[in-house]
Amino acid sequence: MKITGIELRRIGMPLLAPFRTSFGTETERDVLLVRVVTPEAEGWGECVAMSQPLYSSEYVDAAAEMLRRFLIPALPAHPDAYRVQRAMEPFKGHRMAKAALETAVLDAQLRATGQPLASFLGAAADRVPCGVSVGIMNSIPELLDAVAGYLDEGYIRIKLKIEPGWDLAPVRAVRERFGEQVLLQVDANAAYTLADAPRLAKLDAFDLLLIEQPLANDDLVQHARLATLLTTPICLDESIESAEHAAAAITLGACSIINVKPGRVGGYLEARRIHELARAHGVALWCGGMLETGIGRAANVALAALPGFTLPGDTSASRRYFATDITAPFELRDGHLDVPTGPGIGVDPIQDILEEVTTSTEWITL
Ligand code: SMG
Ligand code: MG
Repeated sequence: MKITGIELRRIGMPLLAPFRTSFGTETERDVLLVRVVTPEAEGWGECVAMSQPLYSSEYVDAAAEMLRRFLIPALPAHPDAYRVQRAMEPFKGHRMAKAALETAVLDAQLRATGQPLASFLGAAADRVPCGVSVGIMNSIPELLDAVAGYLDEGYIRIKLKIEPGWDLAPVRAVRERFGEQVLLQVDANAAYTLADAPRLAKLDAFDLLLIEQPLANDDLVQHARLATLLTTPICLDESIESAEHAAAAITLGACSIINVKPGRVGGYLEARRIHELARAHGVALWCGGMLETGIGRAANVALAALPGFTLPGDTSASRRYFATDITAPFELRDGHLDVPTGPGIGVDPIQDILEEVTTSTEWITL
């Protein structure tokens, strides 16, 4: 396969409602799309970096700069996803930028040979159960209305974003209103310290599936200690940027569940390595989300169909965030999304819609 050129396209996608987490509030998604052009096929990758370095150190302008200045120039003459992964390896970090390029190459390569991403990765299911991530709200009644709406739509589990001051009360209110049978979990996005363990232990009373990333990104040892103080299982998100991190976390007892986000770990090949490792250790997985458009969502749904993904993911429907997606919208059927069956990621941007939301494009001839 020979790449003739690569397009970096920025799009601005307004969110239907603000999405608040412990680190900030998103109102618009500024997305970087990578389109790899070869004589045989085109491939797409979506960079999950956010506008600001608040979720992690990465942000979208830096990802674009990494791609144009270092990663694209380092591409091998005849790339496939594995060769691209190796060629980018010398550059430290910037996993979200690397993931976008590797995914675009992988998509082009799979489309050229007619293979769906799900089958390439080893998927075992043709649809995946879906959860929804519910942001921090201004009041408990507002939260209960939001959760009621999502349960009506058919979501199979609810994840509440928490932070100090918005933790026990919202969880208690959701349990009281919707009952014990609702699959419920929380995500702190690193908002606590080990000194908060007594407060976090009070969440044990609510029979949560898991608590996601309670402590800081590099607090692996502290997470291991916290795990001995809680009965609620600990799930790591921000802390796991590679299979090596996953191995360390599992060995330390820092988590019993991992939220896998291909962007955070540098791509779908690395995500699959984590899947093999976690399965061998009996660690449960689920697929996270970064408010992806249909391009990123399609690939995540393929990953979520692997057999080790035993918990519902943050693989919500397109309309969880967007009035209009840039692909045919992903829609919930009976709480599930269908795994795309076409070659590569199996979806294409709708050209008119894509143009409408585009804020800039850059063409790099190879
Ligand atoms: O795509 O539904 C989604 C987002 C799910 O909560 C979600 N993501 O820490 O897991 C997480 C957050 C990261 C993005 S918050 C702006
Ligand atoms: Mg998270």
